[in-house]
Amino acid sequence: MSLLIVFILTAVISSYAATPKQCFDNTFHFGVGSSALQTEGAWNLSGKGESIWDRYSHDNQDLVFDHTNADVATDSYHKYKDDIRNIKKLGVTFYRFSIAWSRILPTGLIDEINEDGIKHYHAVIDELLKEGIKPMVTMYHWDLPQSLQELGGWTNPIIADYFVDYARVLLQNFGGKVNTWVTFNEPYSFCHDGYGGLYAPGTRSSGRHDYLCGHNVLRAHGMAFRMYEKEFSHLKASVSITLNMSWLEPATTSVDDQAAAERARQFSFGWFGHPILSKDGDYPPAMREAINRNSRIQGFNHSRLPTFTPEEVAMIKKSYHFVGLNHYTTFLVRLILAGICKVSKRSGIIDTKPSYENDVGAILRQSPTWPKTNSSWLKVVPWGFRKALNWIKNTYNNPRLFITENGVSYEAGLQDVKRVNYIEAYLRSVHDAIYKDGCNVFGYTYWSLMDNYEWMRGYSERFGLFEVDYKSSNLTRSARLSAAFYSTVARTKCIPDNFNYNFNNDTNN
Ligand code: PNW
Repeated sequence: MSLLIVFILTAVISSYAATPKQCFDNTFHFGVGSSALQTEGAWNLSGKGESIWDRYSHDNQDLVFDHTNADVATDSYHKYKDDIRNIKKLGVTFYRFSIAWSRILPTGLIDEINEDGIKHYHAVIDELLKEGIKPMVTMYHWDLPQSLQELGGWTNPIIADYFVDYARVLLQNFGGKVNTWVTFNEPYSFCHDGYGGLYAPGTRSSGRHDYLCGHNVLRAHGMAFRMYEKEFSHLKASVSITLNMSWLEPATTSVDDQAAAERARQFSFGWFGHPILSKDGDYPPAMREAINRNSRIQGFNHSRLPTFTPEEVAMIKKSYHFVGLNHYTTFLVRLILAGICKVSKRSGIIDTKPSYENDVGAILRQSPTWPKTNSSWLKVVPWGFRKALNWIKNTYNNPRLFITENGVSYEAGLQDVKRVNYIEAYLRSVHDAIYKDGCNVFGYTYWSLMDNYEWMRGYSERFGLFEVDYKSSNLTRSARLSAAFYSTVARTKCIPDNFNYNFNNDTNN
């Protein structure tokens, strides 16, 4: 008996001692991110044109949770030096931020270039470079110039040409200083939620306008990438696109739910991932089949999912140097019977309404046992990150991946132990994906540097490593405990086993 206890104890102790500290390669990059609309403010200053989010938040105050807008946001247009000082304090090697299209081209078109806008971003980039921080620039983080929306925005095919013109202006002006570019942030979000849901421009045409948007975004991305190759390859920059993927886990072991979960992955990440990353290119077959079939049943003469020409398929395929991935949470997926053939409870009539959700034929839920955060959609499920990374590895032949966003919202307060725990758990999951499973991940970006304008949730959801005091006249930023934690990770490239919760820095009280 006692021998058994000794044996068990030895096994436990040695397995503990044998657990190596989780460190990332020295070449692994750690950084922080933000976007223009969420932080800059100065919405109509120095020649900036109106964007769809300016218009939408001004006209639809009731739709924004706290009835706010991003007119001032964190005023980073003026306070960028303070922000960069904070980034420097973190000891990270890069900063991911976005350029506001309407600050560079107020009408969206290249006949009118706003020199103040160009000057502003030069100043930001120069300040970063002076501090030894590499800029990673997103060209489009949801803030379309309003005047292009008047033409139908992303549903009008001409927009792909306008985007390429804009991208060229950026490369001409900043290409010598910026060598990592992201064309689009999360087309799934701004197409599906913008044209099929509640985000700007608020078209609410799910299953129609969202597919048109996705189609033109894919064309615009491919065309911009080929334009870079043709005109700017001497810059030796990296050009990518950022796609989001929540992990979609089957709700049960049933064959139906397994199939529904895989279909839902193809409809979300695969919508953009398959055309760009897969061997064959074009939309995922599961998406093409479901939408063609449903469109036919609904009496359309054409599929609601547009078709690429063979030339477009070839142009879009492999249009990346690496893939940006945003990941936050996990959902459980269940089949909904026959998708579009839901019988309406009220009328008893078969509901054949065209919609993205009916095309997917699945419903998404989250487990009540998963820890909650301050965002209703965001539950803490670290193992989902590893599964998402492995799914991408297995589905697209292990592409080079850069995590462009991962983060969490909690209530205000500097002692954010919960955020520290989230980051630690998610980073361990990434570490396992790399070092146990062989996923090709080479960087991680915490979202966000500081609290900011969280779209429809206004200022009510805080994702920052730095807290912003919206009541103070100068929008004071203060480091949270998580800033100290993340700084330790970035500097040592290791996840600390016993993080010192008493760590204090100058702004943390
Ligand atoms: C991202 N989901 O959007 C955006 O890129 C950021 O601008 C935003 O601030 C951040 O996440 C936090 O919301 C997402 O439902 C929206 O899984 C929704 C999801 C993921 C990301």
